[in-house]
Amino acid sequence: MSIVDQTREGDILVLTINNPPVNAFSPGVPEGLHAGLDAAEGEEGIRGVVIIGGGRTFVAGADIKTFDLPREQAPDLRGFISRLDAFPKPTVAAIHGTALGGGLEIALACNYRVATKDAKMGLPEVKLGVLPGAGGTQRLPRVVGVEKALEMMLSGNPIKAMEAKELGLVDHLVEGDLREGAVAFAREHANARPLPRISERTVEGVSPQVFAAAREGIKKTHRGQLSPGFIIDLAEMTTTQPFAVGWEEEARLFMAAKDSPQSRGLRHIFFAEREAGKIPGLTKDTPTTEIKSAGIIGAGTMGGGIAMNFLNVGIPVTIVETQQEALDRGLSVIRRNYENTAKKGRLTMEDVEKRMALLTPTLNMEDLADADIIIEAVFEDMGVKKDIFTRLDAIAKPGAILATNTSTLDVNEIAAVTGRPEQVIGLHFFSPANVMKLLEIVRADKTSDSVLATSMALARRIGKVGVVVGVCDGFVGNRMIHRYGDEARKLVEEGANPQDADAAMNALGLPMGPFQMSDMAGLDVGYLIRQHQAKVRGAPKPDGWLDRIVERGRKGQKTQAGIYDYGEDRKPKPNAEVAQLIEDYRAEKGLESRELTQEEITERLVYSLVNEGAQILDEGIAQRAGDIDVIYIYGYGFPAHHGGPMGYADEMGLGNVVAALEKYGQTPAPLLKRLAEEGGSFAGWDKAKASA
Ligand code: 3H9
Repeated sequence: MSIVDQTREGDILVLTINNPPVNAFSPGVPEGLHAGLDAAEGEEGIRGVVIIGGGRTFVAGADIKTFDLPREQAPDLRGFISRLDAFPKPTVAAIHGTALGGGLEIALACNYRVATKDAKMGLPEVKLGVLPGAGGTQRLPRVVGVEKALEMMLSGNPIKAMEAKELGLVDHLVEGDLREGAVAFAREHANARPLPRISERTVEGVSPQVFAAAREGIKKTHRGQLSPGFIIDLAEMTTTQPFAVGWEEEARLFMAAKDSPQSRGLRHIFFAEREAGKIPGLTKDTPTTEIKSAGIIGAGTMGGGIAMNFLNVGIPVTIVETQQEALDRGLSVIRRNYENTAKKGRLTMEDVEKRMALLTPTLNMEDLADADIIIEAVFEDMGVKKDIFTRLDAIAKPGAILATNTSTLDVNEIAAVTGRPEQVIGLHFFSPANVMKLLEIVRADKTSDSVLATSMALARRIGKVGVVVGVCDGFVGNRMIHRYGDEARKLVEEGANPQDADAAMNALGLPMGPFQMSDMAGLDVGYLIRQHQAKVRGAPKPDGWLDRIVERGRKGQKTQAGIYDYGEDRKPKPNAEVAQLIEDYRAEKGLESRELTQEEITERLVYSLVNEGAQILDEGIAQRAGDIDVIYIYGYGFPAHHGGPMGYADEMGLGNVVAALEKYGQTPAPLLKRLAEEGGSFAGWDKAKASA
């Protein structure tokens, strides 16, 4: 089998691309396809060509791994597509699996497209910070119309073959064998002349309002990003310019987008997300158990949110509380959440009832005896957790996974109260647990490989991105966020307003800055932790400016007043009393106020994350820098187009990060310092570690 197989089916030549796993347009593929076209052109008996993917899919796009190659070494997709478009004999793309990006662009340059009913097609380039760069921006609007094309190119989401057929993107849906169907279709159209070419079509009657609305829309959906604007400009060109002009402009803008830090950031995240699923030392055949039922202890906000993840994919859940009232409340919150989704049209009431029917409420922990996995989601108190795990050890069936949703406590200590620590793991969901995509999977010292592999598979099944972390206070995400919170408080002590710190992070693309986030989480949470820790250490009662705010009853969004005031619209508004309190605090402590630039604020906040991240890596709590980035994107809203905090640091240059930390009086973590001295990067460190 070669990378592109040529097979004669009578008068039709079938070119099968064999480039697993996803038939990306990698080096070798264009050569094979050109050879196929040469053969078809040179042989009179061949009256048509079918292009099909071997294995599980049609072409899933350009090979993203080749994006950083010098132009002359990168596979020339545009060159191939130009030839295909002008090819003198009928060409048919036979699509199964996913025709994405450059894959769909190949199909669009064929004269015809046939597909299986379950195929999907789309132009997801925007998710990589680029744009369809091989004719997609010019051809798709000419087929499905400008509005639909904009929707597809700006969301990056694929459509199903049925819809594609209705839109005229697919000419024929094949029942049965795709290859046979495509060959028959090619034969039927072997004499069609002139050959239908999308590049020759025109787009008419589009209101300029469509483009204005799209430009307005991306301010919300793709804040600060480059490529969505380019996509709109190029789509607009289909209404004003001939194909050839748009085609050239597309090449220019594609290169500009591809070479931007944003695209580097998004591509880093694409691979980091896939890498996060791989656990060193665990092979593909590590045994996993199928999770058919779940038990959840605690029907509060967290427990309820976790339960919904299971119900959504049809896994029955038994949920336990100690009081009937709390149980009823928990159930009614779950129901209300589902009903709200139904009101928005994303679920039917029948779905709501189906999901609720999978939920069994109980006050009796013994009812968890048959559950395949039990997740404890009660408040953060080691004593309570130990008591629950001691009881679970007696109740749970052999082989059941016993998980804790702790966000800070020592999972080893919890595991040690059971007679089966190998079955114990941390599953740290992020609030709201039914929405946030991140799941920190906390591997304790004795957690078995099988429990770990099952947890990773479970994460995928319930639509989460699972990232394995080690045991330490706060694991990865919260441990880093504590350092960031400390730095934010210090910035205010030195003269910044809370809104300056938040504005700097909003400008970077984070939906919430440190203080907006604290108000949302509840200021009393951190307050109680600080009070508790001081008491344990025998230290004096903490009395920072933030503590004083809480002591005035301002606990954050839940009391409509925290660092900010909140009205009906839940938008934070600065409060004069808080501003005065901060000023008094600085005066009382003899702190001198100075002007802090947005640059300093941004550097100090982001680099505090990076510095702690480097320490976490050095300690082996995170396996890779890319894992930390995935955690920050899915758990804390760090913008993916900046590549996560560690990717951002790489982009800035680690030498510059170290210099900035030192300038601000912080000590760079040893690993960060070492990498900076060697001229290295976190991504390079990941690679070296993976190949070691
Ligand atoms: C483009 O086409 C630009 C053009 O417009 C213009 C050019 C001039 N390249 O996701 P999975 C790897 S931009 C290289 O786990 P799934 C992936 O890293 C491209 N590698 O499987 C992984 O490797 P590993 C537009 C790729 O079944 C393995 O394949 N296209 C590519 O869950 C399996 O991937 C896209 O953006 C690639 N294009 O999902 C499509 N794609 O095993 C991006 C995948 O070493 N791809 N890999 O970890 C996807 O959305 C999903 O991979 C797909 C399969 C839906 C195809």
